[in-house]
Amino acid sequence: MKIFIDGKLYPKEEAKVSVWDHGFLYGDGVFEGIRVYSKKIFKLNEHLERLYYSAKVIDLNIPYDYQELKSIVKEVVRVNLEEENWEDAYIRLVASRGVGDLGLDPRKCLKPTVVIIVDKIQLYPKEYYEKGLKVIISSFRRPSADILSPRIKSLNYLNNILAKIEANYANCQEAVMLNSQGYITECTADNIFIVKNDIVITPPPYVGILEGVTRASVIDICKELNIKVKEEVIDIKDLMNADEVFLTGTGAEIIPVSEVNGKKVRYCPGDITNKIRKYFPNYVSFWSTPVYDEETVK
Ligand code: PXG
Repeated sequence: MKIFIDGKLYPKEEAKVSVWDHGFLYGDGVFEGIRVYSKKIFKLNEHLERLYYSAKVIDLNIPYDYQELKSIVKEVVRVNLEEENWEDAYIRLVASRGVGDLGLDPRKCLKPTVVIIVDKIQLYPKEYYEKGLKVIISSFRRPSADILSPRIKSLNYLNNILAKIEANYANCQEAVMLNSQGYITECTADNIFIVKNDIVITPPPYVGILEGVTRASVIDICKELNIKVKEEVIDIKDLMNADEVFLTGTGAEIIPVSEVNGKKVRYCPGDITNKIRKYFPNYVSFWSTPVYDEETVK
């Protein structure tokens, strides 16, 4: 395995960043998680666009332009797929503020650190895709856009981690986070969908969510499959009365939910969740960039 750090490739054991890096000291940075399926990168452009968007919002200048970074990602993926003899992988792309002093002023940081890790990921064992995840409604709220905008995929995940710890203590796999008004936002690393009377519903961005690449894909898939889909505010009673509930994320893909706060979801996995899950691989292969083919980059 070779890790990219600031223009060089390092073996796993030697891949280290400085303790003075503000990504480490302050969580000052942004990141993306991206999947590689059959040597093709899923929605690379969408992930890169979100990375540059997040970076822009926190005033972090990624030291590569878009096309340059895109070629670098593809090259690092190629090197690792060949070395490990993999077809599938998970890319973690991180841009931190870089090495500075012990104060938090980013002007003291020389230049951002860019790291690319290509590894395997399996967030949940296979059985959860058949029997569903148990979730709780967390007591930790999703910060609103005037605090730390959920649209920024930043290195600050402490709130989500606290919610995840709460889920762990409750023997659940995920935690649903409400916003300060009590509306459902998302889970700790996944967006949430419910199905009611054959309509697929997911919270709109303005309630305070990360606009997931998988979420957008599921909305597309519903349209392609003629399944009614809408972005609408969801509250706890809507969630508790749903026919089906599922989560979406790069790591988890599309995964059904079986219980919310100990109460069984009516159907798990439901027919609509299954239909969307079944279609997902076709959608993925259409929206992926081959790592070996510069010409057909989407
Ligand atoms: N909400 C939050 C808060 C997230 O962190 C998603 C939704 C789903 O977005 P995508 O674009 O992945 O559909 C995320 C994703 C992983 C992983 O391996 C994902 C995230 C963070 C850490 C790991 O899936 N964020």
